[in-house]
Amino acid sequence: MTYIRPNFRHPELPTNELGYTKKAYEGAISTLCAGCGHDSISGAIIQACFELSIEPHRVAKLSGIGCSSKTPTYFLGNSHGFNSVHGRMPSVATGANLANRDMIYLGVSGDGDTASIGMGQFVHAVRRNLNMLYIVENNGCYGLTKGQDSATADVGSQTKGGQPNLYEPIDLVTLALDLGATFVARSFSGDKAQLVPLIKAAIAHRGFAFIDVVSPCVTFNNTAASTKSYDFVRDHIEATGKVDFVPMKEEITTEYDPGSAQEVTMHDGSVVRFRKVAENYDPSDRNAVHRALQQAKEKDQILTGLLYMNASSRDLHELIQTSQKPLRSLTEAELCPGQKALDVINAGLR
Ligand SMILES: Cc1ncc(C[n+]2csc(CCOP(=O)(O)OP(=O)(O)O)c2C)c(N)n1
Ligand code: SF4
Repeated sequence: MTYIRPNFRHPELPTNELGYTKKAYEGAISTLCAGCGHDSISGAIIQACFELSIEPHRVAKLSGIGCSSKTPTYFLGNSHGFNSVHGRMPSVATGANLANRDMIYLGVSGDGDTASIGMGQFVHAVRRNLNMLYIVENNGCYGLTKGQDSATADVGSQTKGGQPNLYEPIDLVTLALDLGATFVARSFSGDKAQLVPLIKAAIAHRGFAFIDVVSPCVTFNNTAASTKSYDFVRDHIEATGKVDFVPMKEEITTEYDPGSAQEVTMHDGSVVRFRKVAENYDPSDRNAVHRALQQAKEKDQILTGLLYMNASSRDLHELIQTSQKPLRSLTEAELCPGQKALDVINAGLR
C-alpha cells in the first residue's frame, strides 16, 4: 500500500490498440494492508484489461462487502461500478446483465461473501450460466471483520489468534463444477503469469466464468498453521498446465509440436491454448477434472490453472432469449407492440 502515486508518467509508456497506457485501467490508491493478496489480483485485472484493449466504459464492476469487495475501487477507475450488499452481488449482476448484454460484467467477491451469506445467490448465478466473470479472492477468513474463519478454511487451519478450524471446508471450485459452470479456474494471487491469461480467457468466455484465487490475508491468516498463507500455498501449489490466451484479432504466431498443445476456439474466435498439460488431464471432461481435484486433495496439493472449460455452452441470454438491444435503448414502439401482438401472445397462453 502506498499513498503516493506520482502523476507523472513516462511519455513512452507502452500503449495498447486503443492508444491507452495502463493508467487508463488503474483506480484509486489501495487502502488494503501492505502485502494483501487482493492488491495483486487488482494488478492482474488491470494488466488483463489493458492487454485486451477493453474500452473501460464497457465494463461493469460488481461486488459485495469485504476487503475483497472493496477492490473494484482500486482498478478500472473509468468503468461503471456497483458495490452491493454482503453476498448480494450475483443478483445485482443478474439484473444488470439482463438489462444490457453489451457490457462486460466483472464480479469480485470474497470467500465469506460467496461461501456463507452469498451462497444462495452464487449457486443460481452459476446454474443460470450468467455471462460474467466471477472472481473469489479466497483467503479463508473474514478479513474486513478481523479474521474469523470462513467456510473455505481447511480443517485444522488456524488464523492469528484463532483456534484450529473444526469444520470441513467448502471447495468453491468443486461446487461450481457440480453446478454446471462452463469455465472453472483456480489460481494464486502471487502467480501473475498464470492469473493474467486466465482473466483474459474468462472475460472472453460466453457464460459463467469462475476463478477462485487463493489470496493470503497477511494481517489475520498468514500464520504457519494456515493453509491460505503465502508459505503454505507456495509449497503446495501444482498447476494442471499452462494456458495461453490469443485474442481473436491476433494472429497465432507461436507454434508447438503436434500433440504438445491443445487448442479450444471460443465463440468470438479467440483461442485458449493448453500447454504442458499432464497426459491424463482433459479440461473438457468434467468427471476427469473432478477426479484430478480429488487426487490433488489427497496429496495435499492446491491444483491451479484453467481446470474446466466448455466453449460452446448456451448462456442465459441464449437460454431465455433476452433482448439483443440494451433495454434503455428500446423505443416505445418496441416496448409496446400493440393490441395485435398482445392478442397473439394471449392466444399462445390459452
Ligand atoms: C448483512 C451483513 N452481515 C455481516 C456483515 C459483516 N461483514 C462484513 S465483511 C464480512 C466478511 C468478509 O469476508 P470475505 O468476504 O471473505 O472478504 P475479505 O474481507 O476476507 O476479503 C462480514 C461478515 C455485513 N457487512 N453485512
Ligand atoms: S485485513 Fe487481510 S484481507 Fe483485509 S486488507 Fe488486510 S490483509 Fe487484506
